[in-house]
Amino acid sequence: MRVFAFCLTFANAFLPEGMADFPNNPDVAINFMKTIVIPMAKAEFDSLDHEQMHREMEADNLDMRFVDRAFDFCVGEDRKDISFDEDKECSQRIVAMIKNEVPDMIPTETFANQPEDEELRTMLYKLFDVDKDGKFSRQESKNVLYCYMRIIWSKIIGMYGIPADAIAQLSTLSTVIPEAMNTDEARVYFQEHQRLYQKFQQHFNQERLTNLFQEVEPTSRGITKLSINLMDEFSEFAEAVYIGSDYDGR
Ligand SMILES: [Ca+2]
Repeated sequence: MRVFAFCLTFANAFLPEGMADFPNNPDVAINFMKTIVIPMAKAEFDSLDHEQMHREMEADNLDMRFVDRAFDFCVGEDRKDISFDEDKECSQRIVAMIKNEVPDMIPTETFANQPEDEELRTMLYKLFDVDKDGKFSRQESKNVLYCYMRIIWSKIIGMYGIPADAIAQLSTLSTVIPEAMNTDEARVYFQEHQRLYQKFQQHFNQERLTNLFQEVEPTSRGITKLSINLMDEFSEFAEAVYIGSDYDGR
């Protein structure tokens, strides 16, 4: 699922005009993935300068903790790799936990939809299993995810550009998010989920948000770095919410 959700983002980067509602049309989406997105993704990946990608990944200090957290959660801290079946089983477990925790009004259907099509699942797994050993290792997952994120952002920026004020707008999020969370609307929205609300306020304080959103470089490398830092933050938040020592099952 985590692979599938990632590829849906990838699909959007390649999406032709007029197909914007394709997530609502599963057959079209699956066919589009198989015939267009996956072959293009593979070709883009193969043409990358992987040594340069890895140098930049290291230079940006991207240790991609969200990948380790996923592995720790799914197969335990001692394991260096995960089989395709384990990934599938764990993905279903994560979706069930999330659906149980988030407010009903947050639509989880898109996130929860899994590829029922086994051929598509196999194609996606092959795309990410670059050393073809039939499983994903931690480092392999990090390297491959990083490269595909660079490809996605490069495509999106190439198609749409980056609006002139986008970076300035991003930096305002460090104040806009805490303000939004302190409104009466937010309190009402989360009233049935007080613990989630409190955790969110504790975790996403202004200092952390400032570190995240300041001085984002307007390139595929800069936006990839921001995306990974965001996923690290959200995985830490999710860990605190779902498997924190005081998790009470509600
Ligand atoms: Ca592998």
